[in-house]
Amino acid sequence: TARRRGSQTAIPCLLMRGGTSRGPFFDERALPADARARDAVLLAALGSPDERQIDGIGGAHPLTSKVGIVAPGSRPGVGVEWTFGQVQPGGTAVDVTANCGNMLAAVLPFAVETGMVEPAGELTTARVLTRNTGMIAEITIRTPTGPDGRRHVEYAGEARIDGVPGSAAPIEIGFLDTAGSVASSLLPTGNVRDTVEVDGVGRVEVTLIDNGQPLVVVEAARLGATGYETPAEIDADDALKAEVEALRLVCGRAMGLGDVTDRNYPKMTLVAPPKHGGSVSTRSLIPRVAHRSIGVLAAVTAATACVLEGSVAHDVATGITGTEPTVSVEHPSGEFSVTLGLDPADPQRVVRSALLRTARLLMSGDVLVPSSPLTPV
Ligand code: NQM
Repeated sequence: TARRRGSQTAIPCLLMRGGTSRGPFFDERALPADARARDAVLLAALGSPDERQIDGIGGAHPLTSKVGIVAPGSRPGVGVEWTFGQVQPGGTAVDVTANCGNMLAAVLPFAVETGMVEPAGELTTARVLTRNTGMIAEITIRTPTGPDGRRHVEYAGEARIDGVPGSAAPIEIGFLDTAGSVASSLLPTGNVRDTVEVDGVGRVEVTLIDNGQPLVVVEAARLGATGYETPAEIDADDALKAEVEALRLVCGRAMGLGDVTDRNYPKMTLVAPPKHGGSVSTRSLIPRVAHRSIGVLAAVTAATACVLEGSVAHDVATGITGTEPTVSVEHPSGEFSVTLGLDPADPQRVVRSALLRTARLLMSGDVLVPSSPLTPV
């Protein structure tokens, strides 16, 4: 539990990498129950709203300005549940609306580390509920017995994911029923392709889709991009970013998400033909800064778009066949393989997805936040 340390409040926390993201993870019971007080603590812990997050432990990029709040499962069949919080470095709010499949990878390791979940054997499998959207994932981690005769989370291993140096123990993640996480359904406009009119950009063909992450899929070429840019090139291209943001605002409304000016979604996915032997090339904006790779559920959603005949992604994707295709989603630091399960009776229906991530415990201790009326001990 939280305690006083001088004029600060010390809150137990594990700093973890989950996939290609990183942030502090908390046992929910160590944080204030009141949402306003909790958010004040989380913002102070990360150092927001300072863009550099110099007075906190955030990494000054959306991918390293995230938090996980974990609790034991409270319903049958759910081992662990958690809330994902996204803080834009310069922002003043903790957004708990959308999914994050990267941070998700660290949730079961956190639960075992903190004794919330007992390791079951060499492998420990649990169903993890993401409260943000009600999504359930089945997750398997390695929990071998150490020299002390006790089971522990194994972080070392041979699994590699692009965007993270080296190798680590594999974390297998399976999803069912991810359609319509924040939007009302997989295709919230009812169409696999829409044409929207955007001031200063003109008519743009898009696929508006949500199979775990609300995405606007647009052909990179339509926006004058190649789809093979580096994240730094995208971040430096103010004209491109302005067009993408104008398109996002129009598409947010079309997707039934209202005015998304201050929202972290929909994310923007620029697609192009694959260049490195994969199925499709992607460049993601999350939503105003370029992703260094691609989000997990963004990859699931982009892969789903690739199999849907008539979609903008289907136009540029290649080599996706069978009812269990592995879609290799190329991104700026490599590729992300998503295996989709298609309904044999209707191969246009994606019913499950599976993928591999890794995670690592980076630091264990207390995060210190200045005590204030909102952050009492
Ligand atoms: O789409 C970044 C990330 C994410 C989210 C983002 C994610 C997902 O890479 O499931 O993982 O899209 O903001 O962590």
